[in-house]
Parts: sequence; C-alpha cells; structure tokens
Amino acid sequence: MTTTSPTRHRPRARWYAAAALLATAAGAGVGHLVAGLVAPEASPVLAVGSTVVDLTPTPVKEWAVATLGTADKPVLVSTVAVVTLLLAAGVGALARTRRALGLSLLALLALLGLVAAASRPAAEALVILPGFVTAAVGLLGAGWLMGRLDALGVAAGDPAADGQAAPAPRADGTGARRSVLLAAGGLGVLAAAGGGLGQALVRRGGSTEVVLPAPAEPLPALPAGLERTVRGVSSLRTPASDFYRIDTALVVPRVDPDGWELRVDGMVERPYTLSWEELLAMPMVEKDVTLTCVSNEVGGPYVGGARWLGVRVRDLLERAGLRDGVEQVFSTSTDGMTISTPVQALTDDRDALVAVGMNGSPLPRPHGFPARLVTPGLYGFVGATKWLTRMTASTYAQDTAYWTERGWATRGTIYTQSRIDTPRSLTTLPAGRTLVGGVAWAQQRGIARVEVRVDEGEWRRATLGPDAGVDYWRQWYLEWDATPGRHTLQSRATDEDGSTQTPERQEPFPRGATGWHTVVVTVE
Ligand SMILES: Nc1nc2c(c(=O)[nH]1)N[C@H]1C(S)=C(S)[C@@H](COP(=O)(O)O)O[C@H]1N2
Ligand SMILES: [Mo]
Repeated sequence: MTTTSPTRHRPRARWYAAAALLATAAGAGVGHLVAGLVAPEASPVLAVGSTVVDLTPTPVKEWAVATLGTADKPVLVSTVAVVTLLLAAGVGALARTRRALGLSLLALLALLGLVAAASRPAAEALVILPGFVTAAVGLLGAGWLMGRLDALGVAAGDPAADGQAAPAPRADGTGARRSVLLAAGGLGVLAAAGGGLGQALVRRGGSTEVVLPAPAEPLPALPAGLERTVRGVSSLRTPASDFYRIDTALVVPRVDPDGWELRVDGMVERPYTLSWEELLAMPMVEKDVTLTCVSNEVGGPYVGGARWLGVRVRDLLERAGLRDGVEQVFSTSTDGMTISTPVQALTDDRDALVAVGMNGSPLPRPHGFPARLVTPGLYGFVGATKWLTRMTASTYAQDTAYWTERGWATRGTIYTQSRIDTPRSLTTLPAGRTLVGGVAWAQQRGIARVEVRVDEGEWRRATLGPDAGVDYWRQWYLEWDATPGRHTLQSRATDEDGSTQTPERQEPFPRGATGWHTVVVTVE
C-alpha cells in the first residue's frame, strides 16, 4: 500500500488540527518533564512565557499586576499555552494537504521555544534539551498520527477512484480507526503525564536545609504587636508564607548553595568571589526592615515586615575597595535580573544587607534563597535583588538595569504611606465602638504620627503600636463610634522629617504611588 492517499478521501481538516494539537501538547508535556529533571527554566512553555514577560511593555505589565495580582503568572502561562496550541492546530489543518509545509511550520514553532530557552539569562548547555525533546516528540507524534489519519482515509476511500490495487474491506476501516485512537490516546497520555510529573519536579522544594550562623549583633526580640488586640491589623512581623512576592521569574530559581558564588567586581581595587561558606563566615547582623514594592497601589498588599539576617553590604564593598566615581552597584541574580542601587544607600549607616535569613530561617526560595539584597528605604526594584550572585560597582552611564530600561525611576525612595487594614473597604459593620487600624511606613525616616478622619471631618490622631526602628512599619489604631450609614475613612501618616503623606494621587509608575488610602464602609 502506498503511504499517501489522495487528499479528497482524507478525514476532515479538523482531525489533522486535533492531531497537531495533541502532538504539540505531548511534546510540551514531555519537554516540561525533561526540564523538571535538568533545568526548570528551560521548559519551552515557561521559557516562552519568560520571554513574553521581558518583552511586555511596562503599562501592560502594570495593568496585569494591578488586575491579576499574583495570578498574573498562571494567567500568562495559560495564555502562552493556549496560543501555542491554537497555532499548532492551524498548522495541523494545513498539514492535511501540505504535509511537508505543515510539519516544517510545526518545527518552526518548536524552534521558537528552543530559542526562547537558549536565550534565557541563566541558560546553560542543558537548556536546549527540553526544547529539543519537545520538538522531536511533537514532530514525530504529529507525523505519526497524521499517517494514521491518512490510512483511515485510504481504508474508507473508494479503491477504484483511488486507483489503488487493493480493495478496502470493512475490517481495514475498523483497524485504521483503532490505530488512530491508540495513537491519539498515547499522545494524550504523554501530554498529561509528562506535564503533571514535570510540574511536580519544577515545583519541588529546594535544598533549604542549610544552617545559618548566629548573628554577631543580635536584635532584641520584637515586641508583641497590635494584631493581638486589634483584630484585622497586619501582624507586626509578616510570616514568610504571607510575605508578598514580586519578581519576573515564572519558576522560582533553584540555587544550590554549594555551587553558588557571590562576585564583587567592577570599579573596585580588589575584585573577589565568595563561596557560600565564606559568606557565612563573615560577621552577621540582624535588621528589621519593611520591604515595599514600587508597584503597590495606595492601600495595596505589596508591603511586608521581616527580620533579616545577613552581611552588611558596606563590609563587602570595603573589602573590594571602591574606586572614585562609583554611582551605583549593579547587581545580578542567577536568573539574569539586574538591579541598580545607588552606592550611597549601600555604604551609609542604614546597613543594607546581603541577607541569608528571614524571620529566623534561611531565605525561602521565593524570597531569594540563598542570598538577596535588602536595602532599607528603597523600593524592591532598586535594592532587593533576589537570588543575588554578583555586585558590580559601576556608573549609571555604564550599566542600565532591567527596570530602568523599562522606564522606571532610576532611584526609588519609598514614599511615606499608611494603609487601613480594618475595617475593610465595602464591608458592613454594626453600629457602636469600632477599632480602625492599619500600618504606616516611612523607611529611613520613621513614622511620627498617623491620623484618621471620617467623612472628611477632623483628623484624629491614632495610637501607634510598638516601634521597631525607622526602617520598620508601625501599626496603629483609633477608636471610632460608628453611626449607622455609609462612611468614608481615610488615613495619612507623617514621618519624623515632618512631611505628611500627600493627598495627591499618583500612579505606581514610574516612582511609586501616592495619595490617601480611602475605605468606604456601611454601618448598620
Ligand atoms: N531576581 C529578582 N529579584 C528581584 C525581583 C525580580 O524580579 N527578580 N523583583 C524585585 C522587586 S520589584 C521587589 S518589590 C522585591 C520583592 O521581594 P519579595 O518577593 O521577597 O517580596 O524583589 C526584588 N528583587
Ligand atoms: Mo517591586
């Protein structure tokens, strides 16, 4: 029997579309599995997703963070997957009549995933493997399944019209159909099993069983926070599990401290490289610092307080010996993120840290294990490099960081801000005595007071919670005799420099949001 049948007897185009879609899914599934084994970031779907993240214009990214919050990553990955499968289906339909062209286009699609993976910043030689496997499984699978479909056409076709020598008995049709189903089922199993297992591997926990040294300069225990007495107020210390996470990584980088290094170079007298053990052998200090994301809207969730353990960046830079003219330290993460931090903020007495511990444990992987920068007073995008691996003393003319290239401010001092945690906006509460409470922060300056007003009435001064230093947020609360009706609550903070949170509304892009947090509640 010949291998091709006249096209008019072939099953409809949608079956070929389905075949290509299924084969592509199988390829992606097996590729994801291989990536889970060798290099998670090389998974073709994730690699294409990361490339899309990097190429997305800032306003779109801002919109995504604002509307999707932390669901932005799953939504992105699903979108990439759906678009890819639709493209594959289209190419599959074409392959019904133009097999070589269709399969070549499918190969091109696979090649895109391969190129995306190979051009990721953390790319090692192994990263082409998952893409290669994806391409091989996808193409062979598509070719094979389409071959089964062709055979089905032959079996069902009119032998005379086909000019085929052999007649097509009924039994042949059933056999051909069964072989199509088997082939499709096999590819489906590959897609589901590969994808599922791969995802489990990609997600698998990191090697966080490291033991951290005790701090040379320990801090006293944090005082009890207001969260015990004012229900609904953010806890004084944010547990790592509740700590906001903002980064461009679609898979949390898995860094083995054994192979990890911290390089200090650039405009320095003595560039050097530290191993994990060498870093841990340096004097460790503890600091309570509230991190804030520049993308946080007024009243938003991207702020958290933690106790960090680490080595002073100043000590690390002094060891290298900064030359004259250094303006910024350009830091790099293992996943290729680059962040510019003004050198002043890393060398003055605010004690910016290369942190290895968070709230008494090693850094969790999502927060930068094994080491990250923590720079008090600056938004995370200019001072909190996670999965840190290199610090290069530089000038702004010499090196441009990731966010700077995307139009964000070069220096990012955190605005004085306050947030109402309770009552929550658009809730209904009973009339009578209520506690209005929240948090306020003005890192590097400290919070002097927080005021609250109801329905644009008189500003009333709130009671502040414990003081854990200028770089840490302050909890606050105010008693309010809530009367029935709809009410608007607003808060504003004043820092120790005497400046009061401005009512002027400013969007997060490009230097952080401003305005008063406003909450509307109904009292019954
Ligand atoms: N490697 C890397 N580090 C990064 C980022 C990133 O995308 N990649 N995002 C920065 C931003 S914008 C913020 S706000 C903080 C957030 O730190 P967290 O996720 O631990 O809260 O990390 C910073 N460090
Ligand atoms: Mo951020």
